[in-house]
Amino acid sequence: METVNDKRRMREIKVVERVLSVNARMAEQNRRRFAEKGVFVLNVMSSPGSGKTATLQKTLERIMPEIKAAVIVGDVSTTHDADRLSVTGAPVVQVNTDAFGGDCHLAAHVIEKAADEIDLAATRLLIIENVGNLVCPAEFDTGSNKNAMILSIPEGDDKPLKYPLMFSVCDILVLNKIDSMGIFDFDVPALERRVRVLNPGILILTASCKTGEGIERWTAWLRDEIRHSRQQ
Ligand SMILES: Nc1nc2c(ncn2[C@@H]2O[C@H](COP(=O)(O)OP(=O)(O)OP(=O)(O)O)[C@@H](O)[C@H]2O)c(=O)[nH]1
Ligand SMILES: [Mg+2]
Repeated sequence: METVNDKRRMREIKVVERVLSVNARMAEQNRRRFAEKGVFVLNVMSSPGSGKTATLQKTLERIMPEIKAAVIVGDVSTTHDADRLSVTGAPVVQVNTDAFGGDCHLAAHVIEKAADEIDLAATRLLIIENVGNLVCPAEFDTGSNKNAMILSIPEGDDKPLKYPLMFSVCDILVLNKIDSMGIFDFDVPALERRVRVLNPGILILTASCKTGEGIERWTAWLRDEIRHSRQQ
């Protein structure tokens, strides 16, 4: 027999499906808009504090001004990350999601509005620093060309088991804070095995924003992807 709870649950599932399908349509519109302007879009996701902003600071220092880059950065509140990234000279748009219910991700319609603040004709690379969270950002397509994930050593090697979707939707995984390896019991081969079950094609790099290890390989990957997108 169907209970009141079953009915409520069905209604909730339908609402979530509708929200995701509206987002998927909006994301496709974003993708077309960015492609028309010749803008390559990279969506960077991770837990809070894994090192998204630190990685992007290092990245922008290395690739600008040769590659004209802009950033959309999402946080529930504050302009801390925008302030840190603006130092690189890149135009930065900060989105505070507490203005619209404290969303734990950047939805495609939010990216559309934020992109209005950027001179897309003068931009080759648009980087999205998503809100720190391993669940919702994986569900909401932004319209990016590539998705990158940063996992830091202190978070542990079991994260692909707990948050499989995030590891499935990313093209590259940067294993950051490798300098802290001696402090934590982190099994890199086990992590790689768990990730490859979900996503056999993903590229996995190790890095440290503290020592600079691995940052050149990461920026080389990014340069290749931008070059490749131009040829297509
Ligand atoms: N030891 C070490 N610390 C790092 C490394 N990368 C980042 N950190 C530190 O980790 C902390 C969080 O880094 P952020 O770059 O702010 O992380 P985030 O992912 O942008 O955080 P949110 O935007 O809040 O989700 C800062 O204190 C950084 O200095 C690293 O490779 N090694
Ligand atoms: Mg940040």
